[in-house]
Amino acid sequence: MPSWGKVVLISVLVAVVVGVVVGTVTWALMRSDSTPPDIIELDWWERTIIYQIYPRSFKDTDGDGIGDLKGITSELEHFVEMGVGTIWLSPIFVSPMVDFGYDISDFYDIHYEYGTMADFEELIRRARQLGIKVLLDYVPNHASTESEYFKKSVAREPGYENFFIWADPKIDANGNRTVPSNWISQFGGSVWEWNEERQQYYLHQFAVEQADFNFREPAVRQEMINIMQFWIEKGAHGFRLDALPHLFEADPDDHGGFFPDEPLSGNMFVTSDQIGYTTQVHIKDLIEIYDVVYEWREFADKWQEDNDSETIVLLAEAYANVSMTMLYYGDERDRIGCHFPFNFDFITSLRATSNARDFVYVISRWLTYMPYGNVANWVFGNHDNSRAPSRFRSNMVDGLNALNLILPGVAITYQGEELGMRDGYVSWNDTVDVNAINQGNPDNYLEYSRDPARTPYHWNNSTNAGFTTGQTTWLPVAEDYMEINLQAQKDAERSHYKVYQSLSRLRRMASLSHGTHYLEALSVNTLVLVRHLATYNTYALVFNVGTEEDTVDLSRVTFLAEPMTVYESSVFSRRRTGDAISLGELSLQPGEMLVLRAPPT
Ligand SMILES: *[C@@H]1O[C@H](CO)[C@@H](O)[C@H](O)[C@H]1NC(C)=O
Ligand SMILES: *[C@@H]1O[C@H](CO)[C@@H](O)[C@H](O)[C@H]1NC(C)=O
Ligand SMILES: *[C@@H]1O[C@H](CO)[C@@H](O)[C@H](O)[C@H]1NC(C)=O
Ligand SMILES: *[C@@H]1O[C@H](CO)[C@@H](O)[C@H](O)[C@H]1NC(C)=O
Ligand SMILES: *[C@@H]1O[C@H](CO)[C@@H](O)[C@H](O)[C@H]1NC(C)=O
Ligand SMILES: CC(=O)N[C@H]1CO[C@H](CO)[C@@H](O)[C@@H]1O
Ligand SMILES: [Ca+2]
Ligand SMILES: [Ca+2]
Repeated sequence: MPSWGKVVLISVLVAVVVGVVVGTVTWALMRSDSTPPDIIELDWWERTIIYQIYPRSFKDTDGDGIGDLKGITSELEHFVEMGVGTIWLSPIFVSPMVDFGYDISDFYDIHYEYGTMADFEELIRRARQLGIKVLLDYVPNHASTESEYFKKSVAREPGYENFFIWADPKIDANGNRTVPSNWISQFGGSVWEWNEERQQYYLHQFAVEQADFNFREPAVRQEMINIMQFWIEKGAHGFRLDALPHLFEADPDDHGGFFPDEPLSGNMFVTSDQIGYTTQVHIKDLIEIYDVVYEWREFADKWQEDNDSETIVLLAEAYANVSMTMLYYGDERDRIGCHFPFNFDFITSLRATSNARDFVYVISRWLTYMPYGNVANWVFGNHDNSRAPSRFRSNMVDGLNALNLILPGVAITYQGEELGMRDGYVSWNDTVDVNAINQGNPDNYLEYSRDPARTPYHWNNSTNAGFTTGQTTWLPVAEDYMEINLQAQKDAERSHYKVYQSLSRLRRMASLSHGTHYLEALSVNTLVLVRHLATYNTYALVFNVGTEEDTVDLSRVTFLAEPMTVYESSVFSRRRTGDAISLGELSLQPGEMLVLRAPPT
């Protein structure tokens, strides 16, 4: 029998060892995932998920086949469930709807089809209760030709004469009136449209009914600030800034009093009235744009400071090359621009045939060129481009959403991406997009049409996908809604929606919000994205973007260690949450992604 002294000693030792072990395990478990107080707190927008709502196609509550504000308000809980912190509404302002709201005739009111100002106020009130931030679309480049601004400018009313870009005609050799320059509109045809009443041409970079504001006119600059302030005071947390590269056109004062012609591109695949016929050196990316953006940022910051409000964010829509895009963040003189310009690289630089090296290269390019200290963002689709599963492949849905949610910075989701919604089929007869109608014909309109990406959201498998209780919809509902819809994905054990939800929860972990990232192509077709932070669990996305099964070796991937388990996987994957994965060889089916959890290293 041992002496009491020994028993006590051994008991104490056992207790200490057990205590230390239990304590360490508890500590490690707590430490490994929850966010500790010593991590720098991020501002609300720096790690949010922004969900783009295309209001016309989101949810209809009065049966007219057109989505409305009440529809958005009725589904706000959906965003909370999904982990979305911010919604951005495509334009909801008064509009003749030539370009579905991007042709605004009253910047200070709500379009009747979408509801009333009271509906908007209710949306904001409910969103605030739920902690959801609301961003509005801000369309500074142009106004509808039905706007008061335009009518007053046509009539040369004092204060409005120079609100738009007006030009006298050129006279040709036959003494005939011709356009001032060869500039071509984004939607095809000349940018110049004759106005009988004023006996001058006005400029429109988009549809004929969208007249470009003159940003060299101080009254226009002031009015744009007034509009922003109006909506901020209504409760908007910021704006998505539309079509910024087109804000300015070459100034005749710099070109001997004339609007200079653009050089011809030599592109033989377009006709002389199509975009691409000229090289846009005089109507896109002019350096003056940035001063306006910096001015807006000064205004937003000042308003925020003076009113002691949360951050008002400005996000730039700019399809431009990397140097012109990065200038929207700010310039070398330390002027600050928008919070970020949208990163369209997944739309413009990657496609179904891209391999893992292309992905790694394109993602790294943004992170490399982004000025130090700024926040990145990732866009996989929007109302202007074919939907992600249609541009890439349907089996890549979970992998693309995982990239979006795991990469550092802000994730941007276009409505339906969480379900893997694909482009809908819209016949020529049903086509309503001005871009397709202007430039297309029954044989080629799909090259131009933005309608397929705008078909109504799939809520459930009822008639018209539960989008409306009415018989007709403004655009047809995509044919695959029985198979792809929110209700079905909520009911299913595994679905794109559930993967999205689980990864949006994972996104809040310290290694994802504050960790470093490490990105590499492990083979031609499989990439790995690791997120790592000191004493926290490491998470790694492995994603086969190719069309064949691929085997990669995880043993030399930095920060990975055993025991490693599957945190999430593609819906069709054979691997399930909790499955053990070794640090050796790993085979992935085409399009398959796995998110792995590894212990702190
Ligand atoms: C010039 O205008 C006249 C009268 O409108 C028209 O008959 C003629 O065809 C025009 N010439 C050219 C080159 O367009
Ligand atoms: C981007 O475009 C600008 C203006 O069109 C041009 O000056 C610049 O060289 C381009 N930069 C790159 C990296 O292509
Ligand atoms: C398209 O509309 C035209 C005229 O309304 C009609 O004659 C034609 O049958 C329609 N085509 C289809 C495919 O619906
Ligand atoms: C339609 O959805 C309901 C509810 O999700 C489901 O019970 C039903 O089986 C579905 N019907 C069809 C034909 O898929
Ligand atoms: C689908 O959604 C609509 C609109 O919310 C609703 O009226 C209908 O009952 C739903 N159908 C099913 C099968 O859930
Ligand atoms: C509602 C409110 O107090 N708005 C004020 C916010 O700050 C600006 C100046 O930046 C004032 O003009 C507003 O009246
Ligand atoms: Ca409606
Ligand atoms: Ca312009």
